[in-house]
Amino acid sequence: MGRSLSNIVINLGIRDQFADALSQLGFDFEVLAEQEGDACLGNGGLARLSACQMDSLATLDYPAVGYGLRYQYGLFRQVIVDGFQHEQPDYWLNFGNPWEIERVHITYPVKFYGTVTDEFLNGEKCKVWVPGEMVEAVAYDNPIPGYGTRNTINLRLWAAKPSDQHDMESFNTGDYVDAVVNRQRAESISSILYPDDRSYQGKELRLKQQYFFVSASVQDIFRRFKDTHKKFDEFPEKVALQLNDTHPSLAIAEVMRVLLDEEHLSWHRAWDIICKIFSFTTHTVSPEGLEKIPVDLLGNLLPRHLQIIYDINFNFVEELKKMIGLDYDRLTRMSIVEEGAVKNIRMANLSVICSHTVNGVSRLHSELLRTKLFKDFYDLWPHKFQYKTNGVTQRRWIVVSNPSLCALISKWLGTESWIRDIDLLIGLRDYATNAELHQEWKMVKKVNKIRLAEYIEAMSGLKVSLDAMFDVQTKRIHEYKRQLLNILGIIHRYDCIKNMDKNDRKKVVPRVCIIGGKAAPGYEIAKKIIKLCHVVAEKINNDNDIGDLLKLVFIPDYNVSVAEMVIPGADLSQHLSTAGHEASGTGSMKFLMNGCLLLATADGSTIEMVEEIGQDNMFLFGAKAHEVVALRKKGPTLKVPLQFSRVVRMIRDGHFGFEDYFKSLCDKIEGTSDYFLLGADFMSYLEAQAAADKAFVDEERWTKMSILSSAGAGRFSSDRTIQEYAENTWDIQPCRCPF
Ligand code: NTF
Repeated sequence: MGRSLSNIVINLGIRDQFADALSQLGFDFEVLAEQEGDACLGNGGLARLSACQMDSLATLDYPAVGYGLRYQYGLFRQVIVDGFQHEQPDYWLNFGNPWEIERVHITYPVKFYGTVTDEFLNGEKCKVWVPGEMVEAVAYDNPIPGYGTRNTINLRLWAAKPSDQHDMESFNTGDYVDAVVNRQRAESISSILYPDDRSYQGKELRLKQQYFFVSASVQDIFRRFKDTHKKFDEFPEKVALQLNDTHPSLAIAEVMRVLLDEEHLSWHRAWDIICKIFSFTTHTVSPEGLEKIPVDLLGNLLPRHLQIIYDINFNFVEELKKMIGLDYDRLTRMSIVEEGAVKNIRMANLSVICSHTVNGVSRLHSELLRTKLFKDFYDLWPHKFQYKTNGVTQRRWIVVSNPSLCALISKWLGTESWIRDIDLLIGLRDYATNAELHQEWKMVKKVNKIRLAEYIEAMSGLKVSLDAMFDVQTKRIHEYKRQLLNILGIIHRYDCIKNMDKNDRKKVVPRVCIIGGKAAPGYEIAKKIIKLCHVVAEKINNDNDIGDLLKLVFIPDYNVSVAEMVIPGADLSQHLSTAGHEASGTGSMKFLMNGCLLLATADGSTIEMVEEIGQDNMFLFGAKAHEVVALRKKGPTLKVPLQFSRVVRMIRDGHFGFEDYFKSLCDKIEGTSDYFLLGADFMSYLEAQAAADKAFVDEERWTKMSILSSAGAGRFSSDRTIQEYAENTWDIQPCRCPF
């Protein structure tokens, strides 16, 4: 979520009154706002997308509730020591969280472990789950006010507390100290956010977190429904559950369990409800990214849920056989249960089978889902598959983070309505060549560059030139996002400048290259990329021969509030994922809104950006998604350019030191192991960089491209995404607050 103060007073429409009131008390609004810490309750794009969507749901008056966990430790703080990433705990609740409301009376018991027995109720056989452990989930509400509406929605986060009901027994056995320690263990369920955004290690605590979150939320949903409704036939009319990736997909088994075992509906009626209420969005492209839960783990922690999942699977496979015959390969692929040395539950298959709609997060992603990841399912149920290209909220990513640009846009459009109605941004196109707007536009960029330059100096002592192109790549560090391609490009640029004579140097476009992002603590290669960035920076920044022509900065601890400062100050931003690997990408949308030019591959939502702003206004490069497979097949016969071999050799030869440490990194990108095709895309990348340089020296052209970038960003507002979900997936209407 990042910080809340500015966002909240802006959405409530009281920013100026609030700032006035503060100044009467002797405080400056800006200074005060800076004091707030970030709520870092997620890893990267997936979580921040939800944050943007909550803002849009509230603004568009949709009746929605967001559920999540109230982690005591958010995503780790990244500290750099000698160029290496170190992780420090983010104990963000130390000074309290003024935005949350603890609902001491909204608590639910959550059960784990135990056994399932058969019992008879009114002559009917039913299953009874006798749990082995019980904890309490306490609700903490975080109000999300919409902009230009009185509608405020709720983000309800659950915290785990020991359960008195269940625990008192153990105090009677005599071991008082052990009993107290056991109680404390309960709290650990919501204590920490797993910092790895896409590997699932089958850890018990992680599964406990997922079920804790799901069980409390499902109980809350049933309680609210039953407050006003008697008959479960109305349930699908009143409730839509959106599974944001597979992390909450245990909810399917949980709703089924409640309907069967607690509400005593027949399997048939319960299943009918399931199929009407769930929809699923996946946020990944790689099969390895799909969550699997070892059967042993699930059966031990949630014995009844495993039975239910087996039953769902049995029915599904029986139906499937009727439809496709005894095609065992396909049946095996589509089964929820994966057989093998370790038997697993495939959470994605469960989600696809039980949802009425399966969404991808960009057009390309959806195509990959239909033709690769979920092909078998698409062939069976083509009508289930949709896509909703991601979006971000302009309230946070322009209004809060770039007030000068916000004022400028409103002035030229003659209205502030674009803050609610983003399509109006297109009106800026009419002034794309207006000299007066150009002057003001450049001024705004300059103000933001000054702010960023001051931050860089305060953080690293490095002074950077405001005349240089600020070139930014900030996002989680991953091999597929190819921060390494960026660093190799920087080494190439450095090498070229070193070998130039005085005259040629005069033609070089000065650059400040900025890289930022966290690596998962156990992701060795990603951590090496961070170190490489630091050693290369050390060399370049201290080379007097280079001066202001090239600087490289690593911005530590990239998070929402750092992004709010970095993005408005960027001239160029880089989105380098190997085509076919970034499901959507949302960082690029924030840069685009802020009039920053994109240098990018044709991947994820970038493809749709080209359609909105035109290829001439971006710097596209690299292999297309459909070419990637063929390129990989070429493997050893693929010729890599000399320039590429040369820069890798510089690292290998110790030009930047630490050659032994970087050996494995170099091995990964040379020869057949260059899975992400850095070598294959290198020349095309350098050409795109050269094109960016050329455009930058032509100030008028650059400013026009910048204006056209913002003007074309409308499609990438989360307001549009949410509108599409409301209409095509949830079938809901706005409920405007009447007073
Ligand atoms: C991310 N997925 C994708 O990698 C991004 O391309 C996308 O923009 C966001 O989701 C939001 O849809 C994940 O973070 C995860 F965890 F699913 F891998």
